[in-house]
Amino acid sequence: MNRVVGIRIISLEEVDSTNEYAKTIAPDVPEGTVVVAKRQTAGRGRKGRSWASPEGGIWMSVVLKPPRIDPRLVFVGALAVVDTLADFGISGWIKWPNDVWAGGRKISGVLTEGRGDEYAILGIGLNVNNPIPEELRGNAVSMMELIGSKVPLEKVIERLLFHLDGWYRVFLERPELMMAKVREKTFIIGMTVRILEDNTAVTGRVLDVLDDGSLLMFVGGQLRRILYGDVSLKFL
Ligand code: BT5
Repeated sequence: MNRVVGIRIISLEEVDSTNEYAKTIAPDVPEGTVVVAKRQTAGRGRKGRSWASPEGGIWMSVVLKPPRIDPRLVFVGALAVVDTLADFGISGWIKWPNDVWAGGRKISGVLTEGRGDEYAILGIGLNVNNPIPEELRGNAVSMMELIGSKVPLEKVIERLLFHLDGWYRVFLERPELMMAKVREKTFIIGMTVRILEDNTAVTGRVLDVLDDGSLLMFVGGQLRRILYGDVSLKFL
C-alpha cells in the first residue's frame, strides 16, 4: 500500500502556527501533506491556550482527508508519538484525550482541527531538544531531558511520520483496533480525576476508554460517559 502521511513535506524556518499554515493550504494539497517548522511564534493548544515552540522540538501538522471527519483522529497522533518515543527507549502514555506524558510530565500535545468533511488538520507538538520554558518546567519534559543527551531530530521526525502513516491506516480500516491500543496506553484508567466539561467540574474514577473515544467514569455512584469535546483533566 502506498504511503499517505509524508508524501509531501513543507519545511519552514518559522511560522505562526503549523496548524494555521496547514489550514490555508489544505484545500489545494494532497492528503498526507505535512507542514513542519523549526519554530512557531504563535503555537496553539486547545481553547486558544498557547503552545511553547522554541527551536529544537517538532512542531508539525498533517493535512488529512478521511471519508468522514472523526474526533478519534486525535489518537492517531497520540499513538504515533507513543511509538516514536518507544523507538528511542522512552515509555510514553496517553493522558486522554490529547496529551502524551513521559516520566510523569507532558512531552507532547495533539491538536486536531477540521473543516466540515472537507479536511482535518492533525497538529502535533513534541518536545525533543528544545528548552522547556521556566513556568512549564514542573509539568513539561523533553526527550533530551529524559535520555540525558541530544536526540537526532531528523530521525525522530522520520519515525513520527512512519508511525503516523501506520496509525492513520489502522484508524481508517480498523478503528476498533486503534482504540484497543489507546486503552492499553491510557494511564488514567483506574485513577480518580477531575474533568472540566463546559465549565462544569465532574470528579470520579476513570473506568475505561470506549470504542467511540469517550471516557467511561464512575461519578457519584453512577456511570457517566464523557465526550471528548474541550475537556481538561486534572489528577486528584
Ligand atoms: C495541546 O493543547 O496539548 C495541543 C498542543 C498542540 C501543539 C501543536 S504544535 C504543531 C501544531 N501547531 C499549533 O499551533 N499547535 C499544534 P492543550 O491540551 O490545550 O494544552 C496546552 C497546555 O500545555 C498549555 O496551557 C501549557 O500548560 C502546556 N504547554 C504549552 N507548551 C508546552 C510544551 N512545549 N510542552 C508541554 N506542555 C506545554
